[in-house]
Amino acid sequence: MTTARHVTLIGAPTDIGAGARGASMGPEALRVAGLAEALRAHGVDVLDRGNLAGPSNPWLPPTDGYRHLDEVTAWNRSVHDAVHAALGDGRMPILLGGDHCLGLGSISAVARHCRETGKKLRVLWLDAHADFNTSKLTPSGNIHGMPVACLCGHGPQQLIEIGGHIPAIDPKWIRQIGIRSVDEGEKRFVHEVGLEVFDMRYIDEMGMRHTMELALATMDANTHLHVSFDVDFLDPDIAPGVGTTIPGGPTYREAQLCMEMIADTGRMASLDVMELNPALDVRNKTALVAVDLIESLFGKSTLMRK
Ligand code: NNH
Ligand code: MN
Ligand code: MN
Ligand code: MN
Repeated sequence: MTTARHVTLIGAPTDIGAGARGASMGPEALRVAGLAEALRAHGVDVLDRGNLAGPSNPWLPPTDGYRHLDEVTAWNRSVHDAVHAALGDGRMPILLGGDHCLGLGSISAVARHCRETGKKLRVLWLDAHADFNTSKLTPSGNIHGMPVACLCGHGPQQLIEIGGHIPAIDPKWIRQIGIRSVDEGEKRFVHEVGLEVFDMRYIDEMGMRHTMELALATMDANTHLHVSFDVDFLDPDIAPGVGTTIPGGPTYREAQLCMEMIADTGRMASLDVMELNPALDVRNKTALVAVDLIESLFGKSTLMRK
């Protein structure tokens, strides 16, 4: 796939949608961990376009079920524009979060690009959480728990309209992997909408290989695969540097296999790396493991491939 060999890094240094401060330092931690250099070593042309700017975090309690709705909207608009522009340039955007509320801006831009180019979109959501809350269901008001619902058209007007098409995506295009923390009301809503969720129970019973075979099935040469990688997907043993650690996640080997099988499809055309929180990390080890896994997404561990 040609686009995967031309990457644009887009930093979004904010924790505006999160319940802990510090994901705002994520982009720099990934750079310090050597992301650009690692990709270049695999023959990727990397353009780091620096960080987007946006409102600071006022750290207020929720109003009407949302924390920082206007600030979240501003950040997502700017992420949407940057991701859409990179795709228009024929490059593969890698969004460096930043908290996961920005998955909305990123994926709504990817969906817009796919509508413009006649591509079929598939979204892989790697996360401990379903991120399918609404203002009525959320226990926290934190919008990083809501982006998937917003993408499917369930959310405040100013967020769901960002990509110019409501809903931005069809729930059928999504596959969630690694899920192990879903709020009560959120659970019912996930079932109602029929999201395809491969939770940790499924991975325990069937293994990562079978899980990924199913999650990656039914793609074809016309599929744009978007990967939204919430670093809290990983087991906290290997990835302590996130705001919401949930025990019982994929091990290092399981995560590597997941990334390698994505790489093997040759279809990944956009990527989010979200929720890395250097304030909670230990000597940048979570950033280093994220970079290692991203290398695998670009074919590092595949024998006889560059
Ligand atoms: N479900 C919780 C909430 O909505 C936590 C979401 N936190 C995340 N999601 N880190 O990936 O508040
Ligand atoms: Mn998430
Ligand atoms: Mn999560
Ligand atoms: Mn490495």
